[in-house]
Amino acid sequence: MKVEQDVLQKNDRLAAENRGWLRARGVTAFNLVSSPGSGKTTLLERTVREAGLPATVIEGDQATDRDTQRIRAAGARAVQINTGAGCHLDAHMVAHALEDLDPERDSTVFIENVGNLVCPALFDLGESAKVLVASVTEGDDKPYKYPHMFRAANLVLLNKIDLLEHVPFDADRFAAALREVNPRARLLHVSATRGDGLGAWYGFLRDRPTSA
Ligand SMILES: Nc1nc2c(ncn2[C@@H]2O[C@H](COP(=O)(O)OP(=O)(O)OP(=O)(O)O)[C@@H](O)[C@H]2O)c(=O)[nH]1
Ligand SMILES: [Mg+2]
Repeated sequence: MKVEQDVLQKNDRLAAENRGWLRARGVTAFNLVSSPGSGKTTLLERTVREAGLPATVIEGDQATDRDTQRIRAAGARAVQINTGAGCHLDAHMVAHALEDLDPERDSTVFIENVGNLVCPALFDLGESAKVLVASVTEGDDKPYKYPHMFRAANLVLLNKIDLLEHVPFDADRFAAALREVNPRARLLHVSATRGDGLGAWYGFLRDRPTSA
């Protein structure tokens, strides 16, 4: 549809500007996407405390600044974007948030997108990489059902693996589904609460991928 194409083209232009703005400062940005409640903020709280990276956070939610408060309590600067009825962040919102945030040179910016496995797939924000946080309570068939989001991801974190013994989730089936939909995505098993796999996640962050 014409209107939709115009919106996406405008977003892509602004995302390219964000990418240039970030590159000029040597800042690496990660766009965290997931369904609601898969553990994005819990992972970021822990990352802020433990990864040893200078980091700031842009929080996207329909309403409240609850996640921003959590990030600040963990020790990082954060700004909140409330999207109201909107189901995703766009490059224009992120451009304003970056100006507010004013991240220091060579630092890392985490952008926690609105919890939604559909809309954020279409909107480039200017990030270096998209990180999809899935969790074992969501079912092992999700890559088949939300292929756009899984295809757009550079890294998939399978979170809440501490709950594996309690839920009917087949980690091999999930890995096979992901490979079918997106053979290039890396997959790491993590538990943001218990700490499993977080060393590999911090290693990924330190490698600082530079292209989406
Ligand atoms: N058992 C277990 N629970 C977790 C883990 N990570 C997060 N949780 C719990 O999952 C719930 C949701 O976590 P959040 O970090 O708020 O999830 P979110 O993705 O930021 O949620 P939205 O911002 O609303 O999309 C909380 O009760 C967390 O304590 C984990 O690794 N294991
Ligand atoms: Mg959150």
